[in-house]
Amino acid sequence: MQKPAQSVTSDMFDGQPSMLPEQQRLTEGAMLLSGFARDTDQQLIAALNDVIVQAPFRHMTTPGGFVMSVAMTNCGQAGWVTDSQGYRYQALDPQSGLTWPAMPKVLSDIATLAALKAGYAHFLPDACLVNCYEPGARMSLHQDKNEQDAAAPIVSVSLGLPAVFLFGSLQRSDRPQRLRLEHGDVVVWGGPARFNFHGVAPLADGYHVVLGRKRINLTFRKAL
Ligand code: MD3
Ligand code: FE
Repeated sequence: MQKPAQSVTSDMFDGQPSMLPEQQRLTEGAMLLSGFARDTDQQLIAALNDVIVQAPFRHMTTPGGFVMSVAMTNCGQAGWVTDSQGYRYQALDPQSGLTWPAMPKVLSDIATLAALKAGYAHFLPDACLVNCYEPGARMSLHQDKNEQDAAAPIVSVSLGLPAVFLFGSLQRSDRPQRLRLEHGDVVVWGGPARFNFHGVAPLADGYHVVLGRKRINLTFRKAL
């Protein structure tokens, strides 16, 4: 029997993901690398599981007294923390008093490679913030301003359930653009986009074959 005409387009792309736009400039300095981490997902998740055993996910409380809906942990030399004192990077996990787990090479490698592909050579992250979203979790519009090296880009890897990422301009009041980020998508933010406002819309419920009912985002930075 003949195939319905509808399947022609997907047949064209079957087995040829190179036909799809895998690199997309979002704004000056920001590059979406669609599916860049998809082939490495199992290695990334295995490495993450080691990290999470040593430094479990926790919901931090902001200086304003709000418990974050996103659960977090870190690996690398420096970890991002918030508490009644503010927001900062520190070498010790406040929950254990120990240093954060070392950043697994498979994690730093994908960040370095993605940055290179986006035009930032020699990106060596010293901090990896691991954000865990369950349905309903969100991150309100903010700027990342706690890092020492403003010239270094930030690399973000999305795993699990898709999310709507909001990215604005340098002014909070500008209406942000919405971007769907899926399992394996990587975004590199640098240059003029480095201090743009951004956030994540409340995670819609769903089930992902690899991660189940959650989304994990890895954010690689040069914090020190
Ligand atoms: C755009 N996390 O942890 S980082 C964060 O999906 C954070 O959990 C997002 O924002 C998340 O601070 C993804 C994406 C990101 C990071 C820095 C940016 C986007 C950016 C800086 C400027 C513009
Ligand atoms: Fe951020």
